[in-house]
Amino acid sequence: MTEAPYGFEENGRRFVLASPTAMPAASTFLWNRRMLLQLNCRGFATAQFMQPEPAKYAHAPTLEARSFMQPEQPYYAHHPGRFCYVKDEDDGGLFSVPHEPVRRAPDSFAFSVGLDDVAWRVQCAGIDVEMCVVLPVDDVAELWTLRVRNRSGRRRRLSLYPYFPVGYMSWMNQSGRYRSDLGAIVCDSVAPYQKVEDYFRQRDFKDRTVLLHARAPDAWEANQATFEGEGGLHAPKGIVDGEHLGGGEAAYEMPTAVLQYRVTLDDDDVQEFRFVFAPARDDDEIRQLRARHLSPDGFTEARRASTAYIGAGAGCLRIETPDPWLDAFANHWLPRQVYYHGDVNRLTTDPQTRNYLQDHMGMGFLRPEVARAAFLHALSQQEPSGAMPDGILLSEGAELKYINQIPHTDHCVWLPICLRAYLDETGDDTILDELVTAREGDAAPVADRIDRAMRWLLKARDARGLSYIAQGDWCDPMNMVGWRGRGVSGWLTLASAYALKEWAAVCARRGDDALADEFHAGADACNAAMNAHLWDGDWYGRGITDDDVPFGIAADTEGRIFLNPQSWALLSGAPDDDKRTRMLAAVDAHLVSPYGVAMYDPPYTRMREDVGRVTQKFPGTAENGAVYNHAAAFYLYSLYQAGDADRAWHVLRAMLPSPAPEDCLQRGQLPVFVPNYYRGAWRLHPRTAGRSSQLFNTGTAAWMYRCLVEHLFGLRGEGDALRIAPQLPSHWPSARAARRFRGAWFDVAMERVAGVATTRVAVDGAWLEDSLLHGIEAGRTYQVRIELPA
Ligand code: CEZ
Repeated sequence: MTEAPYGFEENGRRFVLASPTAMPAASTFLWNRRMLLQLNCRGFATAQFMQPEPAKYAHAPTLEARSFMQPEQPYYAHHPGRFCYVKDEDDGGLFSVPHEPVRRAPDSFAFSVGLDDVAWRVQCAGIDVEMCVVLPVDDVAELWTLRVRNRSGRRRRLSLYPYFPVGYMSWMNQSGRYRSDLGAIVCDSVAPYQKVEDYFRQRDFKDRTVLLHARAPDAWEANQATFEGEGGLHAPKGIVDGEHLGGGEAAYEMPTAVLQYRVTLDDDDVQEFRFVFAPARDDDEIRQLRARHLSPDGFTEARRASTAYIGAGAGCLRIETPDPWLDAFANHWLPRQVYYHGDVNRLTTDPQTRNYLQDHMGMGFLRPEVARAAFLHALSQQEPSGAMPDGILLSEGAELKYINQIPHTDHCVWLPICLRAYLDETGDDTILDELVTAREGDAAPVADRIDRAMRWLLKARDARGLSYIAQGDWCDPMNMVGWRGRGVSGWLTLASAYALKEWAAVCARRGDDALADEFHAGADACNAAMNAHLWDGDWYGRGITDDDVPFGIAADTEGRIFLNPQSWALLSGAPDDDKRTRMLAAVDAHLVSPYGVAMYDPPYTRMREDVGRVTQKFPGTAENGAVYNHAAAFYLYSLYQAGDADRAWHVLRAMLPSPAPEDCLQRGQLPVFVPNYYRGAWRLHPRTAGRSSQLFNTGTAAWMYRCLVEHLFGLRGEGDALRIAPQLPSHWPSARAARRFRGAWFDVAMERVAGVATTRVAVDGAWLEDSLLHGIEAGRTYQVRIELPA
């Protein structure tokens, strides 16, 4: 590693951060079919599992819960994380791994982020400690290994204290104790409820949190207050004041899980410990956890399965470019994030419809059969009117919750857009004739259902031809533009036009000219309405409120220019050349920041009751004027559609931290997932601008992957053919790509060649007439050479 305290290893499959303080919030996530675990470099952690709704097993009390707690219960600062204290029994010296809670400066530190594991290696006071976690594929459990080695050149007497805080569990009933018969600290609770029907819903919940050990400890503590005492978590009384933890229990007190191992290590001695941290329902389940995972090769087996599971989501593209971080990200980490979204649907039982569709647009590149099933499933919940519901129910008993109870008007738009990507990737037009039966019992082929959705979009417009917004469009918190029923969305009008055009193209390809004409005319009407009512001189406005006030226009002092209407205008074809030039210049002037393209600017600093709660978010965070990557990805896609390769490159590259410390450290983001946003407001709040949200749920992943595959490297399906038309940034002299497509592999070398006027493509030595390759044979590997103008 160079002077920057981080870098990729193992050919891009692992990223290592060598400091616990340089990027204190830097994080990664692991998931399996039933749970997810986000970990940051200092050892903080949040875990969530499905039962079947998302639930936690180590948590802090919510405010609501705190109002129910008995006054006799002291509220201890909760530290959700996974830690190990190390105490020198001779000199009393104390440190902790990964870094929290003691925060003693280590001699060396590594937060080592793998595709299917996370490990820390810490050296402090002559002791090496390694902590590592993997998840089994189909079980809710964290499998932790702790390895301690004496490097100090002398015999050491140490106490090790693996510490897995459980936190507040329930205001009805919570406790904790050591169970030698199970080999675990068991924390019990009753998930709180008040409605009698919830009793029946919750009675089989995994209301216990357990820390199982492979090797019996010398002592333990299950009472958080006793453990911590007056010392706090930096110097817990149980560790600092005593030789042995007290073996206490929690009786309607805050439980915790701390074990103590007293070990004597000669120089270079190593000892290894294994633990399972998990929720469980009862003693039987705890015994099963032990049998499954703490058997001699339980961990090895789980790791093997986990590697295979992650491997099953491998991408369809391998690249080699002048940008090694982009290579590692595109080859391993971005497809991994796309796979996470598509395989477990963000671990919710009612994903927002637009998220579900876009996530499966991404999945189409990895596991097309999964995407296909998802499109059919979504359409089975289409309403008789042609509208799509706000969320897609995935399991028996699931219901629309939270944001999915708020009426949004954009869901139909995503159907043809995401389906188009699937059709291009797979050539599977048979899906269009697949019969889908809706809940009401009505059966119709996919193509008919999309027709209905398009007609619904055309109908949901006002007399001017602009699309109603109700309580939100793509922008969830833009909830008060149209809640009284009149307000319209400029973005949605343009998005409808683009969706209609995408669908018209499919209809035309199927030979259905009447439908193609109908939808083309609809798209033209949307575009015309937009040009008539929301062109503001240099850019398109965002919408018009219930009171007929246009916003996102030059006359506004906050929320003056929005990115989405400009991006989608490029896609829908609304602007003429002059408008297009003005729009792009305005985006460059107002929205391009050092950390990417902002979603709008300036951010709102006070509530606008005719726009909604988006204006109440802190300026520069989330939808209130952040570099919201999902919106930036739409812009990216629109720039590639327009052939603006260099502008697109800058937008794309800014979604990822660069290796330069001033950029990477300011963002605090590791190049192992694309976060949903980086803070904007770079004029108002320069200190925090660029800081990553660390949130890995984002539609950005699918769009970014699509842009890389179809446009940057230009290897896109079209009917029965592969269209080969890369859009490399002009400063790249060459690049290589391997692309899996319809069962064949394409080995592609692209190079700028002096004297070449237009891009030309040779496949297996023969130059193509155009950029289309027909007659692809599965199982074959094609050699492709692309010459680009210098
Ligand atoms: O959720 C995302 C949604 O999942 O926000 C996007 C939207 O298009 C996605 O479907 C833009 O609004 O409700 C809120 O205020 C939240 O901010 C959500 O809107 C947001 C979360 O940040 C998800 O991480």
